[in-house]
Amino acid sequence: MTTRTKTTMTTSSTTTTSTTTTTTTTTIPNTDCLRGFSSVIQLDVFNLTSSQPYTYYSYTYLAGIDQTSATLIIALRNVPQWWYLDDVSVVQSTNNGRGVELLSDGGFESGSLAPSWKTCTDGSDDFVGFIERENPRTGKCSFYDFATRHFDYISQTFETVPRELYNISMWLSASRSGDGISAAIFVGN
Ligand SMILES: [Ca+2]
Repeated sequence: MTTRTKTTMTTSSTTTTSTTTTTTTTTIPNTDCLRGFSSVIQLDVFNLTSSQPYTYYSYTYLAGIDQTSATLIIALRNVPQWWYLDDVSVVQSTNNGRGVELLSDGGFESGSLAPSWKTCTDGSDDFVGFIERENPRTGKCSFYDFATRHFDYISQTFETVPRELYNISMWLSASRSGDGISAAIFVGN
């Protein structure tokens, strides 16, 4: 089960508004980057036509009856230029362990994707994103992805307690306007 929550936030330096619906779509791309999981749930997919400052996206995820791990997968494509991703978080929202951050280096401040994050791309002709100091939301670093023809994927696996609820959140910024700016959020297990 998945639900989406709307959060609208404003800070002094950056205007942030998340999109929201309560619909869970099931059109999951047929890609090698999503194979290897017994199931993949799509939490969100959205397209932009203009650049946006860092915007907060949050979701609720319910672990399955026997599920002890899950993988958050963020798919990004941006025809004119690039995405920035920062402050990715997964926290258990109920019972013991509530509020404890389950991702490692969700702010990319280590300066290295490995060992916490994995990347994958649909196109061998695209380079996969990397950590950059150009436009962090917090700290000094963010994930920077330039995928003009195919989706790139960044993922991290976290432990789950069966039947527990998790809050998944992240901040995304798109650098320029265009008609090919897309992102999708998945959880695989
Ligand atoms: Ca950061």
